[in-house]
Amino acid sequence: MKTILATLVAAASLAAVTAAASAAGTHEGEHYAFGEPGRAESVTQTVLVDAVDENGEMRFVHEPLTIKQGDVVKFVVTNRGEMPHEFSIGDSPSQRAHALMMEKMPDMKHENDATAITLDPGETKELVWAFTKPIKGQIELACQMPGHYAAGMVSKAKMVK
Ligand SMILES: [Cu+2]
Repeated sequence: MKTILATLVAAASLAAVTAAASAAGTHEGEHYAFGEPGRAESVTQTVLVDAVDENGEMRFVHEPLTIKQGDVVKFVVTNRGEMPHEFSIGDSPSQRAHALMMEKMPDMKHENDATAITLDPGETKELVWAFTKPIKGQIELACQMPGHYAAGMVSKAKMVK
């Protein structure tokens, strides 16, 4: 009985991961679990973010983040590293699913993805996100270039009341 239950649980969690990965894989959904694309005129706070990769250590550098539900945040991201980086918004479950998918499809591009921007070295780009929904887990700002998320290129923040 124990074995059957364990198998069922494993099958169920695999199905959940697969569903999350394929949902993110389309990159076309207008429905995100963690908010929606924001409008420039509604911005409530601006956060400056540096993407760095000194000595092989890849990370995002920014002031501590405090985000409340309803905030519209403009992220101004500058790639100060020597390799291309990505800056994507998500919650913990979506970023984990995205990282798993990138391992399987490393060439995936995000041109039409409202949750992500890609930056060449020296580039600065903006992304405005409206945190209209309660967050599952934490807010995660992540680079989804293959291997970068696993190497620690992720910055987490809790949504405050
Ligand atoms: Cu990166």
